[in-house]
Amino acid sequence: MIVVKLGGSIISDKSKPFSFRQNVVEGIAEEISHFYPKKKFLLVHGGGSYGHPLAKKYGIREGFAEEKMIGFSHTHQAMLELNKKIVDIFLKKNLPAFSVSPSSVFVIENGEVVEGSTAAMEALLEKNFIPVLFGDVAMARDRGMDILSGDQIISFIEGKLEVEKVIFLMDVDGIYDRNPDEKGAKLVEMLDKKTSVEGKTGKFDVTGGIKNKIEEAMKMKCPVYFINGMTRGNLTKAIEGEKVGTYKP
Ligand code: IP8
Repeated sequence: MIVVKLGGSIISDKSKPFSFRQNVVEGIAEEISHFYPKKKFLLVHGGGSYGHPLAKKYGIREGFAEEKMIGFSHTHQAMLELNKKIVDIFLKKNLPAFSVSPSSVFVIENGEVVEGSTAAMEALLEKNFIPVLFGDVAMARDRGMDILSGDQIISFIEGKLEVEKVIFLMDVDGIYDRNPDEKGAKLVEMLDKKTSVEGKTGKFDVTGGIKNKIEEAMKMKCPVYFINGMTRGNLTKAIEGEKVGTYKP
């Protein structure tokens, strides 16, 4: 099974609350349609301009408080709205995407999944559905409530299920040795334990941005790709195992 992370910065314009890039998601669905059902897919999308502004507004990462309960639900509902837009695009292409709410199946601690069942996902995959999960709010053992990043979901799934590769779709060409906006920033083609990267933590992200992604990728046993998801054809290359973006063997 191939896990694809649709980064929040490609499916939405993070500078505009509740913006959605329909054409980008249509392009991704189109590329996946050329491999399905020969290959199985599980998708995870980020919070983008739906989840992050609300998570910040309601202070979800700071933990449970009675007055935050409505905000907790609102943040989840915003993610369901974004998830519906994505699933609908796949269904229109006749790809059997199926929404799975992470907050209904996972309990977390310190931002990581510590309890949860993958049984439904495995059964869906077995029948060739395409489960679509997303960064979500979650009940947390330590803080009562918290945010569960899509990147942590992927680590958990990679540790439990048979994953061929993980492909992170981002709005830059891969991982850079420093902030890609800085002059002289170089793309890191191969990521290994020795690679030092100054992980940029976007001000916008409540879940740690690129630094979190790299740390999670390093924990995974399977190959990981970091590629530009706005460039058509990149996803196809990564699925076929061609050289593109940043690769972690
Ligand atoms: O964008 C965050 O998920 P991520 C989800 O995958 C929310 O880190 C609700 C902010």
